[in-house]
Amino acid sequence: MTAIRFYTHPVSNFAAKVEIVLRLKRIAFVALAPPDGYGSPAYKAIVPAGTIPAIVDGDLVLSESETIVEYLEEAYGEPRLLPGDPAERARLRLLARFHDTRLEPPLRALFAQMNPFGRQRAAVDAEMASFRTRLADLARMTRPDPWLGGARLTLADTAYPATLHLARRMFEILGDPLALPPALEPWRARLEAVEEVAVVLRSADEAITAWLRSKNAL
Ligand SMILES: N[C@@H](CCC(=O)N[C@@H](CS)C(=O)NCC(=O)O)C(=O)O
Repeated sequence: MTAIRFYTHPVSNFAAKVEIVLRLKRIAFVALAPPDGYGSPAYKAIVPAGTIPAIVDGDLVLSESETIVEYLEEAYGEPRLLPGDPAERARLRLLARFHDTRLEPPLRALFAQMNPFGRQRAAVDAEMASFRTRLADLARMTRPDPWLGGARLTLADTAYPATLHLARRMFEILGDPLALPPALEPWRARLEAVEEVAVVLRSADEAITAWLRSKNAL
């Protein structure tokens, strides 16, 4: 079987989610930068949506991180990252989608505010408050014990480490360091100690520093 082609960028938290799943499931992959950058005609000729992350697995071209990780879960073997019980799978999918649709958007809205020149303080404060509210919502939805969905690390966990890491770096620069709800902090630390997560976060951290420098934020 040939290695999956994985289109990625080291700052992308959505790409980090996919890379963590590839590594946890020991799936062979080759990481590639999108030709001419994401959204370019050259990249769209391969991945029509033009977004990062994407994979090419034989004839199959997939974008959208949730679609990709669910495909990897169904097409590849151990370790299983979703249980068999439909209600339990649904509960874990809810926690995974909560990341993409509720927690991540206010952080993404802050990307445009990282350059100190032209930063709009009211908008920054509103998005940071929204991110904190959504973390509190997550803490009400589940109590990690030890993982978000219970005894085993699952797809529900995999999007969060890169987003929480990126948020920590960004909030510090924006002058209001991020403290997680107490019920979530041990889970965050536990996730960062997983080798497959740590390796992805290490390369993300270097790329985040370069990105922040390019925005005159450091
Ligand atoms: N819903 C998408 C979001 C991915 C996303 O926003 N990727 C960014 C990079 S982090 C991107 O490709 N932006 C380019 C664009 O939107 O054209 C997913 O889960 O994969």
